[in-house]
Amino acid sequence: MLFTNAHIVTLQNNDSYGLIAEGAIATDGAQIAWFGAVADIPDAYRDAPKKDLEGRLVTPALIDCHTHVVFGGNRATEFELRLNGATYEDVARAGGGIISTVSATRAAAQNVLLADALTRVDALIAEGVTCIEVKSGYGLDQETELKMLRVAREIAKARTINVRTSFLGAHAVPPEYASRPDAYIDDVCIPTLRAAHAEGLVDAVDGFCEGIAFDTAQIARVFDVAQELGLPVKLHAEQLSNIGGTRLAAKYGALSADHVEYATDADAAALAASGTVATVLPGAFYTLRETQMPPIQSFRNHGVPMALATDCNPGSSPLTSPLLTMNMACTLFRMTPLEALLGMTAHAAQALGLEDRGRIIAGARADLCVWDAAHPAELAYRIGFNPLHARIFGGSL
Ligand code: DI6
Ligand code: FE
Repeated sequence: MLFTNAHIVTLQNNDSYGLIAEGAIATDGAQIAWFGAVADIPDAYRDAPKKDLEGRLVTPALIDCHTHVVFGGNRATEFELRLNGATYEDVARAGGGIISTVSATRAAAQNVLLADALTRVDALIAEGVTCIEVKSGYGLDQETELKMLRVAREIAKARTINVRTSFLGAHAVPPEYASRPDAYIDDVCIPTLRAAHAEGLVDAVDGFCEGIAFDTAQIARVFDVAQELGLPVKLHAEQLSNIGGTRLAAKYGALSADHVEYATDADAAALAASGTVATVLPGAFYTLRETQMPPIQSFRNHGVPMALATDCNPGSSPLTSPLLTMNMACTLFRMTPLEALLGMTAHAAQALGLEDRGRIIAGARADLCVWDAAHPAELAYRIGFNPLHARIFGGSL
């Protein structure tokens, strides 16, 4: 297939958009075989079936590398509670918050969880997402954690999208283990990780390292099992306070450390040394009305790649718009539109350990977005507007 007359945003390197004004992309099956200027199309591709993109902007497709799209119910009433004065931590300590979603997720049938998740996934797809990460963590018992991960795998069968799963058993302490977090880790979290891995349901292992969740020693026990099983790790770190999660993630060579509002310059240096991506989640920052900004300038100074994701979840980020996420990253975190686009493409891929996508280069997956836009900065600039013209998944429109 030859896509011609495209204004290509290659993102070949991290310093520029890598624009090709009058470009073409040749695909071979699911991969990009060649890209370049229309004037330079090799003879081998001249007779391929053509699709004229009429001068539209083409970028790598968007990747949402941190989501919790599988969950039961919603938390609109908690939203209302917080607007009546309760803080996120108040709500969590009062047995609301994550735990109320755990009850709803345990009670939901697998087909209902899938149908609900697909409504959110469809919103992501409508803005050009071709790959998502999906976490467990609202079951906190073996049966429900496995159910969530099976639903995550089903998403990839129900839609043209790739799904990477993360086991997030260490997300919260369930009510039946209240005040016994260590027993929960030993009796439930670790055995469930082993069972989920045995069923082929786990691509990475995540945790919530926070005062209201698990400390670094508890997360380290889960990460040790991940290492034993050969699974990469990632971590919710330094979201509400600094308790050393970022340095722990770096120590384990994590794919990403996520949220990181309270990370320090030294934490950024540790991420750089371990090659760990910093995933910033402006939807949670916005929803929680956080005021501590992630240390974006430190990440830049140390050369830490920054990924960007919706963190779609019912409590702290009921967000299913990657484009709004990019706008928030620019407006709230002062990231540049180029950094925002890299964060939703190349750096999101890196945060998932996927080296075959996120940039327009020969050999990469042909996951592309075609936008009704003249310049890539428009994607992050506009608010509540979707200029997606077409989404190409593995070479197919
Ligand atoms: N950090 C978050 O912001 C979400 N999970 C996490 O580890 C919140 C999840 C929820 O409130 O349901
Ligand atoms: Fe999260």
